[in-house]
Amino acid sequence: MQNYLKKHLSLWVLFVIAFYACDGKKTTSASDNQPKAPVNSLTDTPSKTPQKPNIIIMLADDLGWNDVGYHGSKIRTPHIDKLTKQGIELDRFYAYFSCTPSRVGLLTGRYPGRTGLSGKVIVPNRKDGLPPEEILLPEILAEEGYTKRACIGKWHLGHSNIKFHPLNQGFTYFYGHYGGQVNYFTHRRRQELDWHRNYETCYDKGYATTLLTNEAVKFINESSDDAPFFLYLPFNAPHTPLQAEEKYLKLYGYDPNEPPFSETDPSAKMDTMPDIKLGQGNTKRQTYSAMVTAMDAGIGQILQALEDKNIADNTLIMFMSDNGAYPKSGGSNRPLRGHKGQPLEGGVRLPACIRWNEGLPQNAKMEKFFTYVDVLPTILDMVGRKDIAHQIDGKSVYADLKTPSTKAKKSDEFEYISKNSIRQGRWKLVNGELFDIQIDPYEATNLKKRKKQIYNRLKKQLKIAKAEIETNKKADLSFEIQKEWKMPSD
Ligand SMILES: [Ca+2]
Repeated sequence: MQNYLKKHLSLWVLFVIAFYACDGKKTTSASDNQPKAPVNSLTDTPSKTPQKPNIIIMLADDLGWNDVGYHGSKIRTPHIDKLTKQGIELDRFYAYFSCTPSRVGLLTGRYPGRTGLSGKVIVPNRKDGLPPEEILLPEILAEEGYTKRACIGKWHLGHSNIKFHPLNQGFTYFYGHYGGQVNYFTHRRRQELDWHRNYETCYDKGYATTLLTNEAVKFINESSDDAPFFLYLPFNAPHTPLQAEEKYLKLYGYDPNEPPFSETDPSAKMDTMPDIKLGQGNTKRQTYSAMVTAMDAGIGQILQALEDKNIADNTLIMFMSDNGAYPKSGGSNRPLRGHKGQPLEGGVRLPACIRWNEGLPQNAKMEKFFTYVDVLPTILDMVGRKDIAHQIDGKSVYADLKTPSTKAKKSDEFEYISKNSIRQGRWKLVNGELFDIQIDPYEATNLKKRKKQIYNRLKKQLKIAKAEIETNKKADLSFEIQKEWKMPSD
């Protein structure tokens, strides 16, 4: 994280002035930055400028620590396990504890509190969205020659106005759903169809994870040899509603003659009844497991598509969850403490990996910290972009990724986790308790009294950071979703 706490207020003010003086964010358009044509030559010298890597970010939704095979889970995730083993296992990858804020940090490199999108997620009737002034990763990648930039999956960054649409936030293609918790079979939420291709309603039939996978494979197959692509693939799996296809349920002992589990979550009932019963297994864990394995199968198809096109080695792939699992919805974060919606480790420490055969070590594990706001600067560093002209909170961890096995240096840098939690190196203050997560990753021993000085220091830092970061609280305005989740243009 940048030393944002040390910055003077005057610098911040200067930044704000400079930022708005730039006529919003659109300083450069994709068309201004066509990739350089490869240099052809008849000599033996290299005929092509090495191309920047294709970039794929695959995001799982509410996948917990104990929900991947390589962590010892009973859930089968052979493709995620293989990808993790081939690349670098990110053992200390952290994000926010819920969907919308986590996506904000991932795509902007900034803490969600700066954008007014900390805490709550964007529910169907919430008017907020990620402000168009924010600069998203695809917008900067456009300047780096990434002409095709797809978002395939769950958006969840605003749908009350067309200005929040992914096509107005740096992406050149969108396929999927605007809100969360969409029905996997009917693609409805609050009885309205939430499935789209670009701005148009899409009537594709099929299981959501399968449709997103097919679309991602198609995007890869149709990619050009002349320019690298960016694919952001936020699966809605394994988020509720718990719905799976029978072939995957059967892997986990599903018996169609036995009754389905009973849904006790009132919000799930309200949003998706009466079609919520589609695809329910005998238990929640069974259904959730089947959903994870279906997503894993999709990831396998995507990795195969890269192999078939012979671009696997120069494609940078990240896989991670957006937040921890919610045990009442079938997931598990064991042995970590806490769950989705909490700043405890179970809510924020996530399964994650990165693989880039041509640019990063393979078969490695990194125990150094890597947080969601670091993703943007790290990727930009890897594609050779050095200057980021606006304020971000993350920092590049590219150098760490090149030497993943070396021990982390002692660091005094802070990670702002939420309004109730902050971390400095190994020390984590959360909900008034202090833990040394290096030796106590399960947050079992509160050191508040034994390490009074450290506790006080973090408490003070949390107060300062909170005042600086949580600056854009907005009124909780609501609106009514339109027919087929159409985004109004006024
Ligand atoms: Ca989530």
